[in-house]
Amino acid sequence: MRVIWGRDNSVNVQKVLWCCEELAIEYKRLDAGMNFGVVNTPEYRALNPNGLVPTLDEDGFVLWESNTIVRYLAATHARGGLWPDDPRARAHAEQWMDWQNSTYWPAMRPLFMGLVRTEPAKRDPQALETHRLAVLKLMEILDAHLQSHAYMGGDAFTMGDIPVGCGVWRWMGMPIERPALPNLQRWFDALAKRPAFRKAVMQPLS
Ligand SMILES: N[C@@H](CCC(=O)N[C@@H](CS)C(=O)NCC(=O)O)C(=O)O
Repeated sequence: MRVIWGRDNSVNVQKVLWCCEELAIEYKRLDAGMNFGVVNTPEYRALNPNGLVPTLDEDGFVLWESNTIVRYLAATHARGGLWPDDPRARAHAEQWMDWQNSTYWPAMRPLFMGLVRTEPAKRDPQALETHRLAVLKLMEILDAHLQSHAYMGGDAFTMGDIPVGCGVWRWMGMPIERPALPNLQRWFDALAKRPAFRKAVMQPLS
């Protein structure tokens, strides 16, 4: 039995759900995190000492860190597909996975939290604009990359698109000014045609 712990509005949980949907593998998702609690119970902490979501439990094989889970599932079920066989192609996919976690999300998180998870009266418009401009610079990096690459890892859709795709949905789904970035838009439109992305990720932000 494959269990994924985590609320389905979490960017990091969505990476894992999207990956499972792409791979057409069965899973059971259990709500945890934020208003669902669970993550501070001793039982959950024994699985994931960070008290964060997602956590994967496959018949006692326990794994946390969303990108690691995506890599594991892709390597187990889609070698030569989502998980490129060629080490260089795989490294390019992984580069963007790491970039999403280390560079993109730290910039996007304050914009997302300040807008989507803060009630209107408590929002700080000046701070939000500073955050928007910081994220825009990263969107321009993506747009420049996608000028000469169909997908994050190269010519084909791979696991490299999953974390960035989940992050970019936050940009596309928020009520903010978005200057035209045609290459990014073309890539996003291609993702939006994927039933797995629509099901797991393209939900109203909350
Ligand atoms: N680096 C971790 C970060 C996990 C993380 O920060 N998860 C958030 C949700 S996106 C969380 O658990 N927040 C606390 C909560 O939901 O209670 C990963 O990629 O899995």
